[in-house]
Amino acid sequence: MISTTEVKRGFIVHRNFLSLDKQMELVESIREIVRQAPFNTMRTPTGKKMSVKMTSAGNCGWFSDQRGYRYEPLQPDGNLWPPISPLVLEIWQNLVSREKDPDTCLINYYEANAKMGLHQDRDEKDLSWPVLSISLGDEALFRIGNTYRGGKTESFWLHSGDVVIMGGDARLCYHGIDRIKFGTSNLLRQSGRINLTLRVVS
Ligand code: MD6
Ligand code: FE
Repeated sequence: MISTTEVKRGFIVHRNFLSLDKQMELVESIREIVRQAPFNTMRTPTGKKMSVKMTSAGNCGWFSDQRGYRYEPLQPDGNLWPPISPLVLEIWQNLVSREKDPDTCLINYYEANAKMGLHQDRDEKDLSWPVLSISLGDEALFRIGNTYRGGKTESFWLHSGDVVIMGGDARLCYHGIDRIKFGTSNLLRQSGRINLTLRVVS
């Protein structure tokens, strides 16, 4: 059964939003994207290797290296990013907007020890659009704090098939993934976790 919780103002978790069939179709569509746009290991602007592997679909792709965080119109090899899967667009259209599609779908891949430090999503020009996030595969401990660094945080587990919307007052909240529970899902052949985030960039 789907259950919807507003964890904090503007941050909504739709638990079990996606059926197992839908999750499996999504994984197939991600395999096709990764064939055209392989995962990258990014570096933070300070030169640290990120443990989460990343690629993108859409008009542009999120990128990070010593020159900073940004959206790039092309892959590192010069090719266009593959298109966002219609299955993913359908979820956006049902939960966010039928007027405007997202520009980009960031694909994050977590192996056993991967994590993502607390960060804000603020590389987009237009911050009035929410970020929609889809969890697939192993369970992950999500932490959300405040619009400033520090202060109280809340943590909860995200499961395969959960969909999160981060908008309104929560759009600029710090958040991250403390850890995953490796092997808790059979969805992915090699275990681990995939997270998709959809964004309007400009
Ligand atoms: C993740 N998610 O779940 C990382 N950002 O792997 C995010 O960084 C995120 O889930 C903005 C909105 C929702 C998210
Ligand atoms: Fe984020």
